[in-house]
Amino acid sequence: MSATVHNVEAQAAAGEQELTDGFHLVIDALKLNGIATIYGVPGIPITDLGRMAQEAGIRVISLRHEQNAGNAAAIAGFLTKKPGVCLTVSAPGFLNGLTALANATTNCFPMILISGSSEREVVDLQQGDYEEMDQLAIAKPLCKAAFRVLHAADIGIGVARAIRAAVSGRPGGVYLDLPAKLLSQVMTAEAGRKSLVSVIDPAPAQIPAPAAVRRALDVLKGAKRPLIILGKGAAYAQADEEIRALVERSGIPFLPMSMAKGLLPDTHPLCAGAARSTALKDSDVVMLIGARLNWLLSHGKGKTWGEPGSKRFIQIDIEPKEMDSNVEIAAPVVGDIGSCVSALIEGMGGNWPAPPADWTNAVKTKKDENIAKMAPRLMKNTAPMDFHGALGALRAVIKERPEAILVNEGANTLDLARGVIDMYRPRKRLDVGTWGVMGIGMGFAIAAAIETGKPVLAVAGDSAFGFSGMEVETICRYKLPVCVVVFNNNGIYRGTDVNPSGGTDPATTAFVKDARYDRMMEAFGGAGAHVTTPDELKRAVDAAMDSGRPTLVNAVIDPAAGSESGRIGNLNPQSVVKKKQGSMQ
Ligand code: ADP
Ligand code: TZD
Ligand code: MG
Repeated sequence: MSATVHNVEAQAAAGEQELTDGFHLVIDALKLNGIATIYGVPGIPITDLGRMAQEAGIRVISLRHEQNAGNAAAIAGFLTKKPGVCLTVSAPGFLNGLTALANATTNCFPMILISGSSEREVVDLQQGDYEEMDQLAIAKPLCKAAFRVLHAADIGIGVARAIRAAVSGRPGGVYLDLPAKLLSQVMTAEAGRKSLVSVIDPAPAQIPAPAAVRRALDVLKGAKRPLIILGKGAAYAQADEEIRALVERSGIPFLPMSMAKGLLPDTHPLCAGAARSTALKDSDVVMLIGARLNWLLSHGKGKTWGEPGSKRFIQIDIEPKEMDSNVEIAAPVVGDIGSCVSALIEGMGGNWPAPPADWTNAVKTKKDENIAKMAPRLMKNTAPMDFHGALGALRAVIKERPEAILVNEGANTLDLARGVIDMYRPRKRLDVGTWGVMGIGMGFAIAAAIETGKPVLAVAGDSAFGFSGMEVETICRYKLPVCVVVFNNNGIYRGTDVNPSGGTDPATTAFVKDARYDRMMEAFGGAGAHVTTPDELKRAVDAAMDSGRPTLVNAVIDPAAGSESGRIGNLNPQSVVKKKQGSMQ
């Protein structure tokens, strides 16, 4: 024990000083900065931290696995623009949370993973402590910033740095390492209070340079076939009115990326969602707002984008390094989306010319054509259901409840739902994001319900659901208004594959046939439903959404209906040998 602590305790024993400790300082620092909810899994050395946080009025949500707790925290960050906090134990708990932290960083969601860790002295000499691991070193390459606090007096600064790092500039994941010993370090309460830091203006506005705004407007003015692409950065920015004004004042068709759906309604006259291929291929100037030219946009080149050299890009992003990451950006506008879009609107003035009518009409014609083509497929009321029939029912559920939040994961279940289910309000569609990661479903659903109080519809493939399925217990325990629909096609992509060796093991992509996922929810006191037609599906989901009762609907989908890897089968590498011998598919 250090001399200072000794003195402090001696003074306290003499009744002179009120004391605090690391536990309380962490909680006070979080509360001071408006952190109202923590997602986590208890255990050594943070069990008491969770208990005390709950006692202190923070909502502490205990999940069944740290990856799900981490995903919950990450999406809480996306929904609220405040860092979502995930609390875990050391080594294995930390590692379980790390996938979510890395995923949050990849998706630009602000999140703080706080993990307890073991004795530094023992860890650094690799002497084999309980759950020993050099967590800080492991977290570093996987997140935006990583900090360790060794002295109770530095907890205030540590928490402040973590918060600011998570939300300022491009948001991302931050790791905060709290060694067990720190939590029981003692200080006088007064010194403790003084050591706390209130983070002033954690995500300062970043105003774009006027010249960059003018350049962007010049490029836009010269466009014959302009297109706006809205990404999840635009949804995150909560500049909803400004973005709507930009689109409507410019009259430019817009294309929402998956999680930007609903920023303006998918039914908006300028939405080009149903004419995606035409819009990407034939546009001449593309303005990206909070969207990266990564694989989801074919890196801004190739067949998707039409003739080489046919595009000029304007990019609005808070991260300067994002510019030119894949192709030349003719007009980079670096700043926060609210400030950038406002500056563009101001620069447009009162009489901005509408884009040429032949372009907007071409987009509209294509879109109407595609919508008409899809319509009959969405009304097929057969058993077993195919994806479109089932999704037609869920599309109606969301249309009737535009405030509900849709969580979506799977392959076919994801790709087809994205196209079929229209969204009407900002930040209502949460999905697998930039990595296409399975397992976000239940964590996202839980946090969406907790953070917004709105009903949640989680639509997951049977494989996707399995990655976080145990959290149905958490959903029941906290009585959350979550309706999970499992699209059960007996497997990954399809349920019809057979073992190519002729052996008795099932195919690698096939699951137990006709499983009853609904009974998992029933096991914990929630409602289960087993449906085979779109009409039954609609009735079951309506009932769940209206009652707010935790529900799992097992929706039987034709096991032969899906395609390999949904819409991204082209990303699968092909074996030359396999091809020579005749395809396995
Ligand atoms: P999507 O997957 O929807 O295309 P991405 O995740 O690829 O979207 O892109 C989001 C982009 O938004 C990131 O480049 C990020 O830097 C940017 N971004 C996030 N928040 C803001 C903000 N407030 N202002 C400006 N850019 C932002
Ligand atoms: N593991 C993780 C963490 N993320 C992944 N994306 C995958 C594995 C690979 N994968 C996909 O990309 S989709 C998918 C896996 C396993 C599941 C698809 O099956 P599903 O959906 O039942 O969820 P459909 O409707 O049957 O296509
Ligand atoms: Mg499946």
